[in-house]
Amino acid sequence: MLVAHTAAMTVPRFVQIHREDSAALRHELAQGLLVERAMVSPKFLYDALGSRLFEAITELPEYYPTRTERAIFDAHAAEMAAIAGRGRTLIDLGAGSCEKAARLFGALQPLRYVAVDISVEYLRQTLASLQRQHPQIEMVGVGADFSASLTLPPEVGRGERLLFYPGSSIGNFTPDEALRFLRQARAAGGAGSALLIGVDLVKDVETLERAYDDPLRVTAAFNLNLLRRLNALLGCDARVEDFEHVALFDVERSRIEMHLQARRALTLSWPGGQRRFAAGERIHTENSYKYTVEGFERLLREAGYARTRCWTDPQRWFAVFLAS
Ligand code: AVJ
Repeated sequence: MLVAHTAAMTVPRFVQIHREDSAALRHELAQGLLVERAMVSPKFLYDALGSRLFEAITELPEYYPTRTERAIFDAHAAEMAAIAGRGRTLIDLGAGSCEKAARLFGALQPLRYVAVDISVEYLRQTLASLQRQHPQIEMVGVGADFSASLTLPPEVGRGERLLFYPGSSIGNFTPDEALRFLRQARAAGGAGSALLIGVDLVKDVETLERAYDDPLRVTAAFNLNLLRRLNALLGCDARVEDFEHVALFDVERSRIEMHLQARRALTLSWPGGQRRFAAGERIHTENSYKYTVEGFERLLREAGYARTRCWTDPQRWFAVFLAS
């Protein structure tokens, strides 16, 4: 009995909130393909394979955000913890491999760690081994898509909250959506809570575009994997060979756009619908907005965060903000 009890203590709990049904996902995908400028939400990039491809992207020398952000955390974690407070409930939004949060456990000493990710299966794998390494931290895995709205389940508990949103995932939102998300984060945190967030900064176009169009073509595979998801979820007949990965920085909008571009004229068909593509026509798959430090500080203030601190790398390529 004692053995069983001890084992139960070190096994993370998992909850799934408002999983979208397959009919709703099919509807969303079909709607996106039928508008004039076809689009597929970037949330579909992260199935089991897509999540692994993204992990591979973070290892690429051209993809600077992950390692630059890691260097900022390594250099300033103690100072961040001193301001944010230790012993909090650390809520990791889009946890993925949970690696970034785990590196901060020493400095932040959270009592509870809540990992939220759209891919709950991936979380099951990563959180179980992390729990074994840190049996003193209570761990909860939450499967949720917070891209539409951020609601946290009661399993998060009542402790003071530190919301963690690293990796510049906020860049997937338009600035308007980002503002709404930051307001929701402030509300979800409650009184005395804080937000620790990583934001990619504007820089020269060449550096930006190489980060999203690497010569090893891992990002191309990550983007093209969406076609396999279209086929699996919608019953579509897309051929990966018929599309090309395109990533371009739009200076005016301050965003990287990823597209899948038809290599020839073709028709995509699925049960109940079809869409013709001319050669060169594109499916828009992702936006990744880049901010200035001042621009993002303004956004935080507009969202109602009164106090903000910011740390950057020497090149000012990436920024980490702590807002409360
Ligand atoms: C996970 C959304 C932060 O925008 O840089 C990486 C996703 N897309 N390479 C990003 C991504 C192409 C990434 N985010």
